Parts: sequence; structure tokens; C-alpha cells
Amino acid sequence: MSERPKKLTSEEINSKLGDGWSFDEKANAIVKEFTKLSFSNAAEFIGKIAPIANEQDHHPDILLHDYKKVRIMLSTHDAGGVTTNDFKLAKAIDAL
Ligand code: HBI
Repeated sequence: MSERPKKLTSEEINSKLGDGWSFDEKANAIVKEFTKLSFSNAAEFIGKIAPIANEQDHHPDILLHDYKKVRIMLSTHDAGGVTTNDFKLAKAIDAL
């Protein structure tokens, strides 16, 4: 059974943002750009996110661009915005 946490306010989101994360109000998502990877490391990094996303039943938008940069975008489609589920996944990604 998946949880249905409520959409957080901008204030709540901004107060919870961790290192390197920002709130994209237009996209209604929290976003982080990882820039210190090689192309192979970037692809590997994405591969490591996949099982965590499945485990949490929460899936990021991921963009591998400019050869070796990875942008992670997290939002909760069910809630139409950012929820604690996004921060939980953000934490797990930061721990990789
Ligand atoms: N991933 N980012 C994100 N947002 C969701 O709302 C979401 C998800 N992965 C799976 C999921 N929801 C399912 O729980 C629902 O589609 C049933």
C-alpha cells in the first residue's frame, strides 16, 4: 500500500531542502544537478537510483545531459506537487 502524503507548501519545501537541492516552482519539483561525474559514472549512478525508486514506489525524472551531468527532478504526481516522499527519495539519492 502506498502512502498519500499531502502536497507541501513552498515555505515547507524551502525549509526542508538539502545540500544542492532547489525548488522549481514552475515544475512543482525539487531539483538537483550532479556535475562531478564521468559519463560512465553518470550512467551507473542512474542505475543505482532505479532499485531505490522501485523500493520506495517513487520515481524521479532523470536527465543525463551535456555528456556527464545528471539532473534529478522529484515530485509526487499523485499529490500534484512536492511531498515528504520526494524528500525521502532525495535523501536516499544523496546517500549513494
Ligand atoms: N513516482 N514521482 C512519482 N510520483 C508519484 O506520484 C508516483 C511515483 N511512482 C509510483 C506511484 N506514484 C504510484 O504509487 C501510483 O502511480 C499508484
